[in-house]
Amino acid sequence: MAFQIAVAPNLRKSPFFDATVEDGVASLTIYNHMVTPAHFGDPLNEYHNLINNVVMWDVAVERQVEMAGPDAEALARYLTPRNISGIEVGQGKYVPICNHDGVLINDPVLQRLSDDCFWLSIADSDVLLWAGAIAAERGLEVRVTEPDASPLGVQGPRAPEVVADLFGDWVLELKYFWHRQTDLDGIPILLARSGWSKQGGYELYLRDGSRGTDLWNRVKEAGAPYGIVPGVPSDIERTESGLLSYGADARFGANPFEVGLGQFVDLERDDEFVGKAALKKIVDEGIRRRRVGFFLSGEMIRGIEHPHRVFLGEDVVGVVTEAIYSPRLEQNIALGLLETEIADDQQGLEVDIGEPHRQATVSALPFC
Ligand code: THG
Repeated sequence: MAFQIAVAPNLRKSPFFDATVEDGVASLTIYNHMVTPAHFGDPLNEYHNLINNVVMWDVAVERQVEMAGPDAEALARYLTPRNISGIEVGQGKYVPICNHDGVLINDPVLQRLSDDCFWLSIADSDVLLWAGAIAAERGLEVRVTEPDASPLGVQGPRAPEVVADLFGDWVLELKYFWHRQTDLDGIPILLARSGWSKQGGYELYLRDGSRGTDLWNRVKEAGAPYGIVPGVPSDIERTESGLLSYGADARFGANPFEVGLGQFVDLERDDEFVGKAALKKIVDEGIRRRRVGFFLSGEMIRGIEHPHRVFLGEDVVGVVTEAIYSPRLEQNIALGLLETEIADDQQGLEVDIGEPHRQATVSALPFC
């Protein structure tokens, strides 16, 4: 079945949209009410470039939620179960966000731009509405808005060289998840050492949406000697690395303990935060599912379109949320949740990806 996604006015375009079209984007998808590249024709080539060289990604769909004003820090603290005490200007932290039932509703990166200004760089759900409503209901003195800021990812082992050629060697000293506000010949940029891969790299947050093509082409030229190609966050690499995709792995009502984010929940905090009572209750009653990897039998899997069930005999004992062929392991791998009472060495697990079902064995994470 061949079909197209129509870009209508209700779907937003990235500042890098025209440049990605020019550079041959072959498939688009939807994320945070925006159209975004899904691949440039050869996902395996993008993957190999990410592992061996460097790739550039339009990740403008990782929208920013700005919290500015005297109560900005108070709002940030109240929104996440993580203890963010001591976060410094220029620093970022990975901060799960839960609702009042303790259900994970996003997993953003929080960055402190100044004493009273923070950004949340969000996964695929409407945090702008959530944060604005929480702030208003609590009478906090903070403006919750969406700034003109669009991340461009540069990831892979040669990313430091590309970004150092553009900005100078100081970028090599930048610590993981820290950032600096700078510019590239007048293009305003927040430069962060971050990104959704375990291959390392940077994210260049473009702070003037009219300069998207300029920035894209500057990065492309600087990356040419290092073999840069346009790509997208890689489903293959993220599965091998066990990185969480909120939209794929947790959207169906998981709590942070189930999806492996328990280390970012601090129930000993003195102060209140959204979901605290519910998360305590979840811990008291016992965590029922845990995040695992699986090896799957059968033909090469190129990706899945929806979650699949994990069976033990007739019983559903888990869910697979991503499955894909790993070139590094030369077998099919998957991410998912499994009931906690099922042991790692359980025999006879099956996943309903096609007929016959795939045989599944549990693997520790990350795979690579
Ligand atoms: N880039 C930007 N914003 C984003 C994403 C991005 N927001 C949403 C989503 N992606 C955030 N998701 C993650 C998930 C994992 C990590 C970063 C963003 C990550 N985790 C490390 C790990 O799992 O080992 C370390 C986390 C830690 O120790 O704090 O890097 O891609 N701009």
